[in-house]
Amino acid sequence: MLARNSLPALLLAASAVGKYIVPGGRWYDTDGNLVNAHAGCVITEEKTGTFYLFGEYKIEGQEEGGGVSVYSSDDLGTWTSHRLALEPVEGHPYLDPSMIIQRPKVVYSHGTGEYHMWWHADNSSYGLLLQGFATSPNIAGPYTFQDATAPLGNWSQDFGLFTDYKDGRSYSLYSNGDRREARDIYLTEFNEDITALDEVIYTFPKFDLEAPTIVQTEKSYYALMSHKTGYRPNNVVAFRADKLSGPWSQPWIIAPLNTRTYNSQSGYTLTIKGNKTTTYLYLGDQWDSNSLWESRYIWLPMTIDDGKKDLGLEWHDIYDLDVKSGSWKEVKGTAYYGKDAETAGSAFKQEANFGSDGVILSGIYGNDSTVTFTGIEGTGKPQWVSFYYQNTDDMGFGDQPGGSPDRIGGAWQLRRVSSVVVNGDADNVQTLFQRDSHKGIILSTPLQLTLEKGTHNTITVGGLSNGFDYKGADLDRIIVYPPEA
Ligand SMILES: *[C@@H]1O[C@H](CO)[C@@H](O)[C@H](O)[C@H]1NC(C)=O
Ligand SMILES: *[C@@H]1O[C@H](CO)[C@@H](O)[C@H](O)[C@H]1NC(C)=O
Ligand SMILES: *[C@@H]1O[C@H](CO)[C@@H](O)[C@H](O)[C@H]1NC(C)=O
Ligand SMILES: CC(=O)N[C@H]1CO[C@H](CO)[C@@H](O)[C@@H]1O
Repeated sequence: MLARNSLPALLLAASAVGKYIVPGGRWYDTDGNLVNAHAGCVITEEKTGTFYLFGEYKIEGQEEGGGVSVYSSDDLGTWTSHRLALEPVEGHPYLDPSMIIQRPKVVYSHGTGEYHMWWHADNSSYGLLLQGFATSPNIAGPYTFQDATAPLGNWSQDFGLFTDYKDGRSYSLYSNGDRREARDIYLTEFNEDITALDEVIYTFPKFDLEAPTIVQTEKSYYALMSHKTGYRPNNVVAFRADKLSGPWSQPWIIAPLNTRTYNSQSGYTLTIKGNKTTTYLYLGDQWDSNSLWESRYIWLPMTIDDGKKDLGLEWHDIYDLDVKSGSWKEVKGTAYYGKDAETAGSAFKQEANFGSDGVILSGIYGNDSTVTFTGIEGTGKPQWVSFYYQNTDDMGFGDQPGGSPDRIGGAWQLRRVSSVVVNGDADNVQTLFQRDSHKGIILSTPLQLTLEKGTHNTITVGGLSNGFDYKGADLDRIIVYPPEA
């Protein structure tokens, strides 16, 4: 029997198994570098239970061809870099830095006893539409290139890979591109060894979708895919079926309308079977076309109801996931509202019936037109602070194809950048990226800040250059979260 007074410490330890998961935050690895693994996958090493994250390695100033990076973690929050699992090779027909190495997926082949990596292999004009294949005896690589092939003679663009936990068979999932004769998504079975494709199991016809992934429950398969709007996020849809060969349901939208799937694109899903419960995670990408190498990750728990044949995403700024038990819980913070903030220069409180208290903070610009939240309680340790904002620069793209959004030089303006200063310390200006959002849709984006202990802190928000202008997004409120234990 435990002594009574040892219980709180024990509970505290139990709730602090891993780091918080913070969708859309800047995630740093254990070396202090940004986690740089986009549009990839997470697999669990069977022997150790360690998670491995693979993804496209994006280099500043070089959009494609950076190779495939790999990181490991025991809690899905703390990531250790193992550098490149698949390295670019100068002069190689498919691995040269001028080539496309996108959406890598890794799977263990019981037949060969090796790890197999598959990806969308292409040239820079997407004229090849192949599937690349590389192998390694070690999960973290290095992987050795084997081949790049046309799947059963067809085209393959955005690539996904799914393994059925019931029979261990793996499937390739790919969009066949944008040509008029294409615009399908193929679900094709691999051979037992996962060295080649066997046969097409199902074709999702002419929906013109991409970034496919499948999540499996005991009773259902759900296939998630996005529409095709380049790096601009849209409403991701899901289909459901009892069997992979179908029949598949009509698609439906998995997140609240006009949030554009909380500014993310589908690409992978991860099932965490703990000793208490099973959690299904959506692993989405929040692309940043202004600085692709700094694109973020939107990982959210999915709510699945097989009875209602429904799957959806719920937003949480921060959640605490215990990969051993499989359960997660929301972390609660303290809100500070726009109506109580101080404005300077031409920043002002504007009527907004969708905002908290019917107002939103508008006109934030440069160093002089700022807003300041006051009386903020801090702990003296790094804390995540979520900024709830709207940025309507694109005027609601997609809803008005004939409209003229705020395009600069023909390019969509996908984000504003705000400056964030704690307690007037102008020597430490944090940059807050605020993606475009639909009119009247308030989304949040987090920053990790260190506030002083006590209730006297201030947070001042101004506008920084996004390469085109110095506008900050409109602010509704901020939420300050407790530090990680
Ligand atoms: C890509 O491959 C296609 C098909 O071979 C070819 O037509 C196209 O010119 C190639 N693009 C580049 C940039 O090499
Ligand atoms: C190849 O693609 C064409 C055009 O989409 C389709 O008619 C055909 O069934 C596909 N065949 C296979 C084996 O994927
Ligand atoms: C589940 O796993 C956790 C962490 O390993 C352990 O502390 C706990 O006792 C386990 N619970 C059950 C019901 O097995
Ligand atoms: C305190 C603060 O926000 N300073 C900013 C003033 O504007 C310049 C130009 O955008 C920034 O570089 C400073 O960080």
